[in-house]
Amino acid sequence: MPWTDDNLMSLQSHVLAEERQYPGATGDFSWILSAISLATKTIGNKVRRARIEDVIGELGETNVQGETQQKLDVIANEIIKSCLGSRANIGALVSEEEETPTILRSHEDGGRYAVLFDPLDGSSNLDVSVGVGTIFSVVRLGDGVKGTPEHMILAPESRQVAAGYVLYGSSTVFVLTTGRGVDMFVLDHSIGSFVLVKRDLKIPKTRKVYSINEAYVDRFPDGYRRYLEWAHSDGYSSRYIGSMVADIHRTLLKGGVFIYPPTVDHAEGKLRYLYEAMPMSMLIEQAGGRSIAGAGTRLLDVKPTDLHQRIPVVMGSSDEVDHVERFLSES
Ligand code: AHM
Ligand code: MG
Repeated sequence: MPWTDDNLMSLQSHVLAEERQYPGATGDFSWILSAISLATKTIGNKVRRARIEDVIGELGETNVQGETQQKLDVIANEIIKSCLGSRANIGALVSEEEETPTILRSHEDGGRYAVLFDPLDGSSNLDVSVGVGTIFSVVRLGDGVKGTPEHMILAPESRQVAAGYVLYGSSTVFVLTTGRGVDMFVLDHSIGSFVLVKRDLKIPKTRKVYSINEAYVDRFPDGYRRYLEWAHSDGYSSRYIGSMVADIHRTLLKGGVFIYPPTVDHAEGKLRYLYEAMPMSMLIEQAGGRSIAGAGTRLLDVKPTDLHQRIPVVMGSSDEVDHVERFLSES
């Protein structure tokens, strides 16, 4: 029976059904995504109970980025590693929270994929119960590429084949692309499953909303400043939560543009290429939007050279990214 909006479809059956369309499919995605689904349900549960279990707050350590780790950052990181660690087709797990990848198995031993993730993005907002999220990217490691896991992940032959995020907000939402559009699932707590609520999600082409930390405006390059002046004079509205998953989720559903520019102190901006910008860019593009790292530079065309590198981000509705780009290219 063909899928209709009325049929109940779990994340797992959706991925299996997609895979069946490819003759000879190995079940790789369902194997990886079922582990991500389990991990994010577990993290979501921790997030909801954080205040009760007293796991809110700082750990007193800094991560590889030099940022203060929250207790839940570390818990979420461990949960993902324990859920994905047993999947036979994953070669390496790479976390925003850890300096070096966790190696599970070599390419020859079946480790064909690396999963890159930000276990709990926006975690500094947890103490005020703002939506936070897990972001992930699945990279198929290039056949025949040898060297360290870092070298294999960054090799041009390796490519991102799936990406998504889970938003722990007023509902728990799983947004996924495997390169054929974007699908959205919501966790039905009563049955413990993510169920499909929207297939082939498309971002609105335009909406007069920008999402940027405007308090830093004096530290932005000229082009961004002039864009903001123009947006003010053109009747734009502003929405900024300060939690990327929540800001991108709103942008994806309602339209607008999300921007994290370079600043005087951080020439590359704040967001991490591989754990935040790359997966979000795949989602936005698959939904029909645009994502750039600067004027004329499609973000996904930038070749990363370091697992933890940062990158400026302008992503969202195609018309809105065009507007920002116009000002960036004039500077
Ligand atoms: P994190 O990975 O340490 O949580 O930081 C990333 C977060 C994003 O969720 C958000 O878009 C950004 O930091 C907000 O930064 P700022 O407070 O500078 O606006
Ligand atoms: Mg983050």
